[in-house]
Amino acid sequence: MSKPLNIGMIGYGFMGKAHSNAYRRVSNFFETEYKPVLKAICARNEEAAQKFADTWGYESVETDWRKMIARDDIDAVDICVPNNLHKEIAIACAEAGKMILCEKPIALNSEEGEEMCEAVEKAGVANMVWYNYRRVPAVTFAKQIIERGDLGRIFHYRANFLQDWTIAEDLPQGGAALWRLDVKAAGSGVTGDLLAHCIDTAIWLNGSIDNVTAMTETFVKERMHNETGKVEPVGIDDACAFLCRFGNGSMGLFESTRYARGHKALYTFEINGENGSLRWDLHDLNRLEYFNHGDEGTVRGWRTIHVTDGDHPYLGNWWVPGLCLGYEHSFVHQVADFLKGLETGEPAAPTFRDALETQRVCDAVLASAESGSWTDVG
Ligand code: 4PW
Repeated sequence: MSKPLNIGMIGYGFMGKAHSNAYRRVSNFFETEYKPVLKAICARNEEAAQKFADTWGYESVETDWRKMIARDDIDAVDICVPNNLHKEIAIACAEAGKMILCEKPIALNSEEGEEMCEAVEKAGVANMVWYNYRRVPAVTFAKQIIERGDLGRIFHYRANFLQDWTIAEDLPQGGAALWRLDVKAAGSGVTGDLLAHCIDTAIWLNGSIDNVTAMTETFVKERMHNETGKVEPVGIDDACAFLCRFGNGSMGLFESTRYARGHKALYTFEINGENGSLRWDLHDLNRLEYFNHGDEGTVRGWRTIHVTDGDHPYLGNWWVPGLCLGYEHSFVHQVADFLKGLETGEPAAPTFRDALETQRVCDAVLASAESGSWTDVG
């Protein structure tokens, strides 16, 4: 007998679509006791919210998030709004006894993140942050290979997240689609938006990060602000690079920018160990490249594993071997794991606490870029 899990979503942008799609698809492909029901969508613009509700099948529309979270027929709230609103909404949801699925990064900074963790832990409500790339099957499979110990001692971890969509100097900051450029709404630029994904995956695959040294750059110093209509200073980092030391003794090298002309969402990582290496690329997300030093010498080389077999993570739930999955499936997998967590009592990661660790690294990166010194992760 399945149990409904009534979802109330706040915000309806690009991520709102990705999450709604996941809620709608999950029960078609994964057997879980709880089944998401799209109960309410909440946004200030009623007409736009109604259009979203009609497109995605939400049963009702709210224009005040406080009203929505007070409703008895909402079990879980999905926070899909700019980062500066996460804390207030999440704490109110926890106090109202609602489960929370929050967009990344958890908050503007780790102080806010800590308050959010305390609130959900005090209330004892299920919570998760949408670091979806862990659930790309090839990335989850990399985790399994590393956990088996196949790579041996790890020496290096390197990751990039490269985009090019903010190069135009006349692109404004602030408002609906462009809040990511407004430091008041986003908290930071590529560090919180893109490197946070790389850091989440890195900590998951390679363990904690002890200290960092970073540099950031803001290439376009002023942009028109959509809300004030005035040209205002740009407070976000357009690009960021950092070195770090992991707790396991390995070295890390990370780079992210929105000024890498030609790259739209090139997320790559590589990990090098004593006995082997792995590398992955979001533009070819079904493949995992693996070098196994244990292979016989004459045939030793990088092999490409097409992660589409029924025995690979999540794949048995989808099509027949060889057929590919895409970006959107990572969100379906994340919902499936969240629902499984409710069933088993074993919370699905990353929880708010896990995401706070990523936030602490982001904070240390920004502090180091400011001071020019090596900085411990707090
Ligand atoms: O979370 C990230 C976004 O803010 C995404 O994973 C990619 O970069 C796509 O949009 C931005």
